[in-house]
Amino acid sequence: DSSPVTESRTGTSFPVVLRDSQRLLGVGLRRKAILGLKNIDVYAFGVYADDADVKECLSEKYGDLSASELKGNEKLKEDLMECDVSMTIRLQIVYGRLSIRSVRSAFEESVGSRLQKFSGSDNKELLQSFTSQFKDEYKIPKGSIIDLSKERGYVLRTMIDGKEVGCIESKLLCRSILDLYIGNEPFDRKAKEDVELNLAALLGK
Ligand code: DAO
Ligand code: DAO
Ligand code: DAO
Repeated sequence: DSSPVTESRTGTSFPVVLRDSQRLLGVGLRRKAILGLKNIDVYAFGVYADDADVKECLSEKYGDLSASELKGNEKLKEDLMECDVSMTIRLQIVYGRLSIRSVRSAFEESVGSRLQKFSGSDNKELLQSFTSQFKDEYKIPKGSIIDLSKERGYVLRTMIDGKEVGCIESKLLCRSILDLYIGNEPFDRKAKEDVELNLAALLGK
């Protein structure tokens, strides 16, 4: 139950438990095409959720279903979002020349498209309130660890190498970020499937 899980393409490893109660549900890779030419590996990621939160809010409704009945259940996803489970997306940077400017513009593109999808508006202010946390003087060299943690109350806390850089309360932003990893067009399909399988196993019988 305790040896770390390795993301195979990058060799990056992730602890199976974070902050005492969050369990690793899947790992994956974020790639990005540059200049429309080649894909670069930008970061490996791990998706974590609080076991007890998941069980507490979902087992009454879903506990009688089998793991295969739970897998890919869209209503379950909705409910999970509604019931405010503590989660973390951990990013481990593998690209060696990441600038804050490129992080900001990638974020505006990826998260911006989800804000549009979920709310029907571009939410410029919300996006800026998040990206303004990324100060130009920050460095995120290869090996940096960024935790995006969703706490109870839809508070999104960002930490770089264990140091808090900002905290924003927004259900829409939490949902939009989660959608990058476990939504309909995830960065890494296999990672999303693993998350679904592990959640189903956690809940189902
Ligand atoms: O050097 O222009 C370049 C390529 C940079 C790609 C940046 C992708 C950034 C993805 C977001 C990273 C979030 C930590
Ligand atoms: O991969 O497109 C993407 C979005 C990733 C979310 C990245 C949030 C990064 C916050 C890092 C702050 C660095 C100063
Ligand atoms: O709506 O795309 C979105 C984000 C929803 C996040 C909710 C967590 C869903 C976890 C999926 C597991 C389903 C078995």
